[in-house]
Amino acid sequence: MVTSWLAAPCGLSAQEDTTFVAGGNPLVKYKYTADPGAMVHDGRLYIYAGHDECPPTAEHYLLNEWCVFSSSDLKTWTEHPVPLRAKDFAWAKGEAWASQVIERDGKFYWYVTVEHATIPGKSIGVAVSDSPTGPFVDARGSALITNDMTTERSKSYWDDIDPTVFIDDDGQAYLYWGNTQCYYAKLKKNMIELDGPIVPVDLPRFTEAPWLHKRGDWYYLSYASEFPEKICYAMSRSITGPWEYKGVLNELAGNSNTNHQAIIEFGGQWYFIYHNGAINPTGGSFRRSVCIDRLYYNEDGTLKRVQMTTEGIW
Ligand code: FUB
Repeated sequence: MVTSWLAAPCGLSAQEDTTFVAGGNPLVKYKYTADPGAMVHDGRLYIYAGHDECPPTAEHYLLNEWCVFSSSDLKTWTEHPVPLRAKDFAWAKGEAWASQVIERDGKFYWYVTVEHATIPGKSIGVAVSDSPTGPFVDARGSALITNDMTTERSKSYWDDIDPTVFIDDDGQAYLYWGNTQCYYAKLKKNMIELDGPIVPVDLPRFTEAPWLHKRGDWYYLSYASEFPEKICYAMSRSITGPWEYKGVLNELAGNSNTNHQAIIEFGGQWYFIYHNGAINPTGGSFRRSVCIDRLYYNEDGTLKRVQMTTEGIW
């Protein structure tokens, strides 16, 4: 089905492939989308996002499911049927918070934040599929990370959120995550078990939303900082640090207290994918929208500050 965004059903879950043509930021204008993760596979860019469903008069996070959008040219996009819901994890109470998908050996692993049903607090689960568009199923039948596994923020029910995953050149996979405290742990090759201790990571004014990427010999760890959130970043010669703080990468996102990024290269160009509250007239912190702008590097490998634009990449 081909539709313009005006004709698309506002706020509904995608039941079938829906094609639309991007026309400036935000990318998706017919529903609210938040917390983008991005992956490139077989010549397509995939964006995985939470579906913000909070009604206009309410002020809280309401996300039950994640969405997936893909494109081969970044102009014409397809939204695929909803591939995963928080309740697909039988041990979870709900709340489809931030997530990321990564491919390994032909399988796609989706690391998600959900509220645990029996262990108080947020937790991290992992789902798996043979296809980037799903359907995805719980890969373990239990949470990978629960609140009681991390002690640095013993009073926080929120510190185990926002997973990001990176497979280093030697094949070792790493999971980073956190809220007010960043953590990392190695993953086994099966991608669904930890392979070592949970290690705290020191980052200045870290709030949440870590994202890992690599360019040349530099590793980059970007993250949401303070509140309302800016995106800051640090660089290292190693995926496990030490991380050298490099400052602000993206200023406050318009009309949204949170600011959550994915950084990815596609077709030789780097992109900064994030959310703001641009299309919600009644306050956007709980009705957010995914946007895309370009990301540029300085000669020394540091990142140029992102210019958020209305036109986006089109
Ligand atoms: O969408 C819920 C939470 O808001 C995410 O997990 C955080 O990164 C923030 O964007």
